[in-house]
Amino acid sequence: MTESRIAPDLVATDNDKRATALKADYEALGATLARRGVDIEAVTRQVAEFFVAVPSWGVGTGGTRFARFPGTGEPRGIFDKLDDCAVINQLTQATPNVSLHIPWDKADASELKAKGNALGLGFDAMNSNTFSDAPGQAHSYKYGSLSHTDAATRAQAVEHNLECIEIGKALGSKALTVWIGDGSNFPGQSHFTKAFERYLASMADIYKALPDDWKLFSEHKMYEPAFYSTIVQDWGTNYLIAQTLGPKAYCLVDLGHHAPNTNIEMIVARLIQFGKLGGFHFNDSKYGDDDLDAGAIDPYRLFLVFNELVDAEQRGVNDFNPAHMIDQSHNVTDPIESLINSANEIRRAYAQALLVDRKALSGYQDDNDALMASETLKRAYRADVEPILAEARRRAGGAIDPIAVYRASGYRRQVAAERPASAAGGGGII
Ligand SMILES: [Mn+2]
Repeated sequence: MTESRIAPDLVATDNDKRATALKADYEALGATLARRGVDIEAVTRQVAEFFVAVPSWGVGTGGTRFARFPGTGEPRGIFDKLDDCAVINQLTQATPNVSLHIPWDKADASELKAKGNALGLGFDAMNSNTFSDAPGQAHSYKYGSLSHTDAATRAQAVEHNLECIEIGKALGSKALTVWIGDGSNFPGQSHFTKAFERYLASMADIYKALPDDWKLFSEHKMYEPAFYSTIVQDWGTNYLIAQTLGPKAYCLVDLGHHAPNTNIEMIVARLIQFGKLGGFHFNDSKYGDDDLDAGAIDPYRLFLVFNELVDAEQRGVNDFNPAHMIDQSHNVTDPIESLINSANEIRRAYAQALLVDRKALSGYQDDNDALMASETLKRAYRADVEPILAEARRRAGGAIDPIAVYRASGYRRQVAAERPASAAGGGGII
């Protein structure tokens, strides 16, 4: 029996209040969609089976390089974080897995697994950290990690990734995500080719230790913390890495890790075409790696990404199974609320993409009818699919209005009393 962080009665009572209106809205939407030849039940089922992993670091308040303003009742460590993740999943029924970050979440693996089991949570991709120094480590990552000029520093960084794999094996994880901050701040500081060769050699050592049923995700990022050059700066380099390492290596696309206005959906299409799309870190961005809530700035872009994913799914692309993870930093909101909303927005984009009339779109593309092709996408995007999302949650035992139930539950007040304020929290921006 899964432990509930929020009283199930509270969810049921709130759902009862909203059930009549939802039923009416769902039926009305069902009728509208039926006229377009779409079976609402099929869409609702697909949405209900769509999950996105929550990042453990996302439930703590994030911060910027200027300051961090902690909220009340912040998780003191990974076990508190798992409690918060369980709240998100209980109310959304969309986030049954948590992505851990080592060493921030380092703990006894059997205790972690037991806690996850008790809360009904599993573990998604493991994330290594060689972009900051852990207390007491022998070699600093100030000038890089997997691509460092010093062999002992590189070996230490490789060793850390191997440890992440070992922890992940004990937890039932099936993937390792590697993002490094390596790069340079000045022209001439780093030899591009030699640094990339060192990186590839280190990654090959990690790749060798990967179990057969695991995937290795490399994550590209254009800049920051290195401001002149980054080792894995874009999807092209990322693709070269995945291609060089082998069939278990894939590219991870963090939506915020591109220049403003980059056509991310096209990158997604390319990676799908060549079998190297590993998965996503969902978030939104206005200027850089802002780590804002998914869909907060440009929900149409999120939809266009999902348009490519659904297209691939419906074309039956071979071995198409990208990982869906959130990677956000919450500075001014309650992180639980932001993650609830984000999971909802990601499902919304998926649901809207499922409504695209692909046969018509294909026809307009063949006829070079640009206007109608664009309108075909817009038509799906404009649909208010909230009744589908709410109904999927309700049927799975979640909340019709998860934010309202969360606020009514007093969870934050309750944990604030149990968790004394601490400077820790492991908020991070990656
Ligand atoms: Mn990321």
